Amino acid sequence: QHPPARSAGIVGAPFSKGQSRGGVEDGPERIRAAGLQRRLQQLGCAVKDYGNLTFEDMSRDEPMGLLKSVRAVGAANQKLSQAVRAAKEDGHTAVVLGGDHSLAIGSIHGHSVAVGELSVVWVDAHADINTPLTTYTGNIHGQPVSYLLHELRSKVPVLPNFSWLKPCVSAADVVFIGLRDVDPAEHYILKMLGVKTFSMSEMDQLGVARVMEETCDYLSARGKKPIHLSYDIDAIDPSVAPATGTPVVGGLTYREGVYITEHLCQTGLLSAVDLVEVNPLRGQTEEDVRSTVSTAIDLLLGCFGRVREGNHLPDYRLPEP
Ligand code: EXY
Ligand code: MN
Ligand code: MN
Ligand code: MN
Repeated sequence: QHPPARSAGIVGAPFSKGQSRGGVEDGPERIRAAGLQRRLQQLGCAVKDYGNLTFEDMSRDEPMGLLKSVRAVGAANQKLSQAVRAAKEDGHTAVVLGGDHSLAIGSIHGHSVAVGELSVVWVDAHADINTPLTTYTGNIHGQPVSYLLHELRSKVPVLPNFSWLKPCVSAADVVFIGLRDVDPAEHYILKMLGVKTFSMSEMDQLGVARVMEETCDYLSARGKKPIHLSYDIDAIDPSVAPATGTPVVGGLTYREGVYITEHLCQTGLLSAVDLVEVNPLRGQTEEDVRSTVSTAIDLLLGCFGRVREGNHLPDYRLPEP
C-alpha cells in the first residue's frame, strides 16, 4: 500500500541572507531538537544526519541595485548543492532543513546533478519566481525558481558567486501549490511559461485530494522523474504555523498540508525535500514556535511514510501471553 520507508539524509542549512529577518538560521536546530531523527527512526526510516553546513561571512557583499547579499547567497548555495548531491549519491532521500527559501537554488541544483531531470513540487504562499530584475524587495528568497528554470535563462544575469549554477529544471516539470501572494511580474511569468499552479482558490474549488491527483497526473505525463518537494512552511495557515518571516492569511490547513506529503510519499518518487522558512524568532509566544516546528516535523514524517491511520514496523509481532 505504501512504499517501504527509506533513508533520510539530513542536511542542516542555517542560512538567512536570502531575506532580511534574523532567526530563520535557527530553523534546523529547532527542528532537530523536536525529535526529527527519533521520529523518523520510529517509522522504520534509516537516518543519516550530515549536520549543519557552515557559511562564511562575506567581507564585501554590497547590494547590487536592490539585490541583497548576492555573494553570500551564491556561495551558500554552491556549498549546499554539493551537500545535497553527496546525500543523493549516498543513496538517501535528501532532507534540507532551512534556512530561508533561497536555499532551494542549491538544493534543487545538487539534486539534479545527482539524479538528472526532476519534477518539482513547490508548496508555498509565494511563487518565489521574481527575477533579479523584477524583484522589488531585493530578497533572493523571493527569486529561486527564476534562477533554476531553463526558460528564464536569458532573463537572469550571471551574478557574483553564481557562475557555478546552470538552470536545470523545465517549467513544464514544476507545480506550485498554495499560492496566495504573487507579485504582478511573477504572475506574468507564470502565465507566460504556462506553469501549472494550484492557488488557494483551486484548493478551495477542487479540494486537496483532487489537487494532488492532478499534480501527480500532470507531472507523470512527462515521465516518472524523481520528485523534489520544496516546502515553505508559510504555505500553511499562520494560525497553525505562525513562526515564519512572511506569513499570509488564508493558507493550507494542517490536514491539507500533511495530505500533500502523504500523497507525494505514496508515489514512490519523492527523492528530496526542503523544509524552509521556520523562523523561531517570528513567533509571538513559545506556543507559536512549538506549533510551527511540530507542523514542520509532521510534514517531514508524511514524506517518509507516516500515515494517519497508524503505522507499524514490518517485524512487529504481538506479545504472547
Ligand atoms: N514576492 C515577495 C518578494 O519577492 O520579496 C515575497 C517573497 C516571499 C518569499 C517567501 C519565501 O517564500
Ligand atoms: Mn518560499
Ligand atoms: Mn513563502
Ligand atoms: Mn497521484
